[in-house]
Amino acid sequence: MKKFINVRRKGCKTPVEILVKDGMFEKIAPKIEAECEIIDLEGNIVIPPYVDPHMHLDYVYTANLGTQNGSGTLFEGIQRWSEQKEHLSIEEVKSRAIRGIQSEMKHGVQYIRTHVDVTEPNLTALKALLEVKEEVKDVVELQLVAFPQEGIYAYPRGDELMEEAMKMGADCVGGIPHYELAREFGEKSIHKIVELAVKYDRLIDVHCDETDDVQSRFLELLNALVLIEGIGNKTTASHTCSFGSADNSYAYRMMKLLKRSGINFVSCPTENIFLQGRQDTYPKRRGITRVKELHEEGINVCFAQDSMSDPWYPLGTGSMIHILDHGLHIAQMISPENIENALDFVTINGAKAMNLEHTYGIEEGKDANFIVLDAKNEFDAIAQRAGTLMSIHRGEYLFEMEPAKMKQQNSIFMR
Ligand code: 17E
Ligand code: FE2
Repeated sequence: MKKFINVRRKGCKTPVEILVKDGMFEKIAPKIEAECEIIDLEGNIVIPPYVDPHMHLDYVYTANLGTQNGSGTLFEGIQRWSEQKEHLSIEEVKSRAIRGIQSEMKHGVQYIRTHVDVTEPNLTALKALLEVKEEVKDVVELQLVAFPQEGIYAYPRGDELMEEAMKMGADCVGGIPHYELAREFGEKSIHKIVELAVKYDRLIDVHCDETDDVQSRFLELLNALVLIEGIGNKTTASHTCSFGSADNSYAYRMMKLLKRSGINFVSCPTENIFLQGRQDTYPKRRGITRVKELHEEGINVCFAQDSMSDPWYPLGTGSMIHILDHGLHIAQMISPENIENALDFVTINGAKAMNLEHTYGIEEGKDANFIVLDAKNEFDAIAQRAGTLMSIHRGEYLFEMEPAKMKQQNSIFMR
């Protein structure tokens, strides 16, 4: 048993105490009597763990392995990856993916949804990630998306590979309609994705309209089909960059339909501010979806990392506070009301998109998974881009940090 005292919950002015027993939240109350180890959190903010709902763990740390992505576009990224991927081995993918997971965990992430490229005849990456998922399951929860990077129909036997991936145990059906060879194939791919999800009872997460082309409107069809099937809440539309460039008359009509289906959105702010707008001169588009407007409509939106050093994006560490900082700026969401709930974009909203509601969150009876931020309130957490002091999983430390100390050499600091 462990008792955490001086715990500042998000939105609460007065501290509480948390009792953890057998890896679960036993009790959360202002004062708890218990004979056990006591950990003083000194009024720092405690939140559920960070969630990264969109990563490509099979791609991590490959940015410098092949020819560089000179144009910086999504499409050249896909080409550069395609040139590299025949050299993959299960062991090599596993070792990079685990390094990627470690990097995210060091920042307080405990849940990751990773897309895994299945447009490769041997499904090497999927085999590797299925093994990794099992190996890390005691410390981090992975969800795997069968992701047809080179298209379900543009890639030879892509549809069969998708079906094979479902049988092997992928958790979600992925897609990339804007990459198919013509709009009709993009539409056909959306029908196929929903059909597979229904047939195998899986979640859906589609790379949807990751382009500035406003003619790319696969979101509309995806939303309609999952609305009809009643599986909107099990569905995520990732990226939807073109929706950020869409005309208002179209966007406002869509917004109502998106609300009706209950579909979730993942925006990757660092990735898409970097990849999009490449064919624009000035004005140059921001390339991210309508985060603010979707959120204000009551639609679930979360932020994700997407890449860590791959042919699309050379940086990335899995620091969700860093992603959040960018997302809030690019989406113009730093009013006091925005900041109060901003951490939701990288915690509970991501958990909702991943359909983790039943296990995720700081509540009595749930697994004792939480993180402690180096900040006393939400504003400081955002303004200071607070680090994660502790990450606790099922009541055990994944890590604990010492707060950084500064040697104050000048008297100005004393004033
Ligand atoms: N693949 C893709 O289609 N889009 C991306 N942003 C990445 C990989 C990172
Ligand atoms: Fe992605």
